[in-house]
Amino acid sequence: MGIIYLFDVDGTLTPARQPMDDSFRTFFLQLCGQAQVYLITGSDRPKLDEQVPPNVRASVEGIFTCAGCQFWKAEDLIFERTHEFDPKLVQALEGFVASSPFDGRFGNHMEFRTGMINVSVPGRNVSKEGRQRYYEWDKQQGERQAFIKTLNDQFPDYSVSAGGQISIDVSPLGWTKAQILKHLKNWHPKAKFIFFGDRMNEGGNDRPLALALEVDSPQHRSVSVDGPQNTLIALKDLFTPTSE
Ligand code: M1P
Repeated sequence: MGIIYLFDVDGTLTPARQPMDDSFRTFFLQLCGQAQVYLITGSDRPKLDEQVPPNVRASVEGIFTCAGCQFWKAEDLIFERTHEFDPKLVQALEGFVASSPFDGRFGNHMEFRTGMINVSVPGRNVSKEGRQRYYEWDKQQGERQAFIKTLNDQFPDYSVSAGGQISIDVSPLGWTKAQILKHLKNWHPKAKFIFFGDRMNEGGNDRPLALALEVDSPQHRSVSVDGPQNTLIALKDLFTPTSE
């Protein structure tokens, strides 16, 4: 039975919102040459393209963006799933950004993607330093976790999770990364899946897929990592490139 590798992107294959490192890319391309690999990101396609180089995008079996609402083969969009969001939910997200006591707003706070909304208090235009500052502040204050709980209580028809470092992803109930499992099982009914992600904690956007894999079969595995270096170490334990 074949092993199929699944990877989150931000915080797993690359630092958050940064491009893939060259040495990581070399190893990863060897993996893609010898095994089947899929990428699953909460981000949209333009952001993925900034972070993952074209030769990697061409070497993987497929790419799920927007938490699985879009599926791509290399540069071609194969299918997508769209949704019209409840205006009351949109209002609540706007209220969250407006009422946060965090002292920095940098623009582009609500990003409407295919089948999901990404909302962020500092905003997607924040600098790398500003991103780190909000991330540390939020870890102390628990702002995102508290708002995730409020939204989950008020809008039971939606799934809400902490995106990466600074944002929250909101999608219709069940339209999380877990939605990709039915496609993967259809295409590879006998495969053993190994999923790498950095947000498998409660409220993290890798958690639904990790749980779905656990429920589906004890043969699948989820590997929780805390950055690309950590992913590389875990991967080297599982996979040895064949010499040329
Ligand atoms: O791919 C992981 C997440 O990356 C970004 O999160 P943040 O900006 O909070 O670090 C967002 O694109 C988010 O939607 C995505 O899930």
